[in-house]
Amino acid sequence: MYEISLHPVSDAVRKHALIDNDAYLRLYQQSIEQPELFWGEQATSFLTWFKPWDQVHRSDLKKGEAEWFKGGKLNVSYNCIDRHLEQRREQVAIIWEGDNPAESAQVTYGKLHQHVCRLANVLKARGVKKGDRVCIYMPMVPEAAYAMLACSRIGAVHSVVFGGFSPDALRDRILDADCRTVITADEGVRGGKYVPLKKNVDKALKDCPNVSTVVVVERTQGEVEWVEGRDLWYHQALQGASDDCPPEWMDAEDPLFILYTSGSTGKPKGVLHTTGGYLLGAAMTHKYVFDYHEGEVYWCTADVGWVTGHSYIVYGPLANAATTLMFEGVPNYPDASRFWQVIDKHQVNIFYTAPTAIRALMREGEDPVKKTSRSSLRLLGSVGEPINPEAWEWYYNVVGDRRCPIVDTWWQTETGSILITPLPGATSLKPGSATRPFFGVQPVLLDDKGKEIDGAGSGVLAIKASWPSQIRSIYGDHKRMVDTYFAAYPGYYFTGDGARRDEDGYYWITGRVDDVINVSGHRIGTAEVESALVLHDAVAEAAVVGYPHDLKGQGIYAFVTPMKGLEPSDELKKELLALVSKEIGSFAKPELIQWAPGLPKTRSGKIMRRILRKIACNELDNLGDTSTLADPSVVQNLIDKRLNQ
Ligand code: 6R9
Repeated sequence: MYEISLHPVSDAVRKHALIDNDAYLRLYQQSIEQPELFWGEQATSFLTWFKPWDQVHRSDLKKGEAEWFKGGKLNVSYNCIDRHLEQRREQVAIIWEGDNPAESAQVTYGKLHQHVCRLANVLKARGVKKGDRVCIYMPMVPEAAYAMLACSRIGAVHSVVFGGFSPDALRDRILDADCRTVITADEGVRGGKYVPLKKNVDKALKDCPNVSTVVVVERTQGEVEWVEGRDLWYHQALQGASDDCPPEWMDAEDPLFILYTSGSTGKPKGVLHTTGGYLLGAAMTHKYVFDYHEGEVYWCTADVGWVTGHSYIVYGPLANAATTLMFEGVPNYPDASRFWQVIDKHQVNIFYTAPTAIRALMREGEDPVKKTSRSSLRLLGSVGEPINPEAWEWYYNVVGDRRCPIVDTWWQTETGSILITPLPGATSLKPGSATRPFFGVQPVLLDDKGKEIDGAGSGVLAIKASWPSQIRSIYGDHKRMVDTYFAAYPGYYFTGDGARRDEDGYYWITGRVDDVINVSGHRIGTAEVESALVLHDAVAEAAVVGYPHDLKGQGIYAFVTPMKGLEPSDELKKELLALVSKEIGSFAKPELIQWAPGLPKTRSGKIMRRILRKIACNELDNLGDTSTLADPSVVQNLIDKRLNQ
C-alpha cells in the first residue's frame, strides 16, 4: 500500500497567504451559520453592482430551486473589465502563448475593453439581443475570451463548444440551444496540427437553417469556403465598429451561459449558469484557492471549451483583475519541456493543470523539467479527476521543487466553481485528497438508503445546501435537471461521484458512481458512445464501460455484438472508431473493442454493466451476484476473450 504523507503548511506559505487555518475555520463557520450575512458581504466585496439585490438567497433543494442575489443588477463584462480600467488600463489581462513557441502576445485591460466592446457592437448590429444564444467554437486564442465577454456585455447567452467536437456534435449543440450566431476561426493549431474549425462549422450548419451569422477569426489564413451574407471576418467587422458599448444591466439570475456536459443517460445536457452567483463563485474561489495576489501571473492549462476554462481562465481571474495566461498548444509540443519553458518565459506564479497531463509528463522523466528554472512558481493546482499519490508527489517534488503547495480542487460543470479544495495557507495536504469544503459548501456522504454517514466512511457524495454558482437548469429541459440531480436524494444535490471521508474530515473522491467515464479529464457518457456504435449497420448491440488507464485515468472498453452471421474484422473496428470520431470527436474513441456474441442481461433484458465493468477491470474473482442473468454462459465467453490492457 502506498504510504500517504502529510504535508503541513510551511511558515513561508502561511505568512504570505490570504487565509490561514484560523481564518478558514472562522469564515467557514460563519458561511454555514449566517449564510445571508456571509454571502452578502462577499458579493459586495468581490463584485460591482449597478443595483443591490432584494434578497441574498432563497432555495429549495427538494425542488432543485435556487436563487442568489435576485433583483440585483450587474454585468459580467463590466466586472471583468470596465471597473479595472481606471487603475489598470495598461496592466496585462491576457498573456497568449501560441502553439508555436515563437508566438506570443499580451493584451492589456484597455485593449481587452476595446475588443470586447467592438465585438459586442458587431453582434448587436447582426441583431443579437439579450437572452439570444451564441455558439462559440474556437481555438485557444484571446478572441475566444473576447467572444464570451462580448456576449455577457449585451446579455447574450454563450454556449462554448470544445474545438475537439465533431461537426455532428457541434450541430446537435447548436440546435439544442437554438443558437442563431456562431463565432469560430478559420483553423485552430494544436501540437503543430491544423484543426479545420470553419469547415466543421460549415458541415454542422447544413442542418441548422436558423443560423444567420458566422463570425470567423483569421488564425491561420487557411483556405475556407464562404457563405455571402452569413459569414463575416472578425477583423473586418471590428474595424468599423465603435469602442463604446454600454453594458446591459442583467439580473443576478439572468442566464450567463450554457455548457454541454455528459451524463449517464441520453444526450449531453446544456448546463445553465446565471450571472451573479456564478461570477461570485468563480471570483471568490479564484482568489482564495489560488491565493491570488495582485500582479501575479496565473496559468490554467484547460481549454475554454470546458468549465475549467470558463471559470478559471476567463471569469474568475478577470473579475479579480489578474493576469491570466492562455495557451494554444499541448504539453508535449515541440517537446515534453514545453509547460516548464512557458512558466519561465512568462514568469508564471500559479499553475493549474490536470492529472492526465502530469502523468504523461512524469513518464518523460525529470530531465525535461530540471532543465528549466521554475523559480517563479509559488502554487500548483490539479483538477478534472482524482490525482494518484505518485503523480501528486512527482508534481510536488519535481515540478514544484518541494516549495509549492498543491491545491487538488474538486468540482464539476454543474457546480460552476470549486467546492472541495485545500486553501494553501490553511490546509495541511494529503496527496490524493481534495481535503476540505470551500466556504458555504456542506458536503455529505450518503449510504445506499440515502442516509447521511457520520464521521469517517464512504458513500455517495452529495451537497446539503445551495451555493451561489450552482446549476440553475438544463437548457430546454428543466425537469431533467431536477430528476438528475435532486430527485434521487431529496433535499440534496447529487454529484454522481463517490467519496471517502477520513478521520480528519478530509474528502477523497473515488470517481463516478454513474455511467460517466472520465478520460483524460473529459467527461464521456457511455450512452453517447453506445449510440454512436450502434449506428453502424454491422452492429447489433454495444455496451461501453470504463477501466483504469495509466495515463488517461480511465479508458473506454466497448463490448460490441455484431449482426447475426457477420464475421467481425479489424476493418470493422476501424469503421467503428471512425464512427465515434464522427459522432462525438476523436477523444471519445474506445481504446478496446471486444466482440461479444452476447451481452450479460437480466431476464427483463437489462444489460448488467456491473459485470462488464468487472470484466474490463479484470476483477474476475468478484463478479458479484450473477443469479439474475438470463444466460450465464455469456459471461464465461466474455471472460475467455477478454482483451488485455
Ligand atoms: C471541473 C471539472 C466533473 C467530474 C467530477 C469528478 C471529476 C473533477 C476532480 C475530480 C477527483 C478532483 N473531478 N475534479 N475527481 N478529484 N480534483 O472537471 O468538471 O468536466 O464537469 O467533470 O470530474 O468525477 O464529477 P467536469
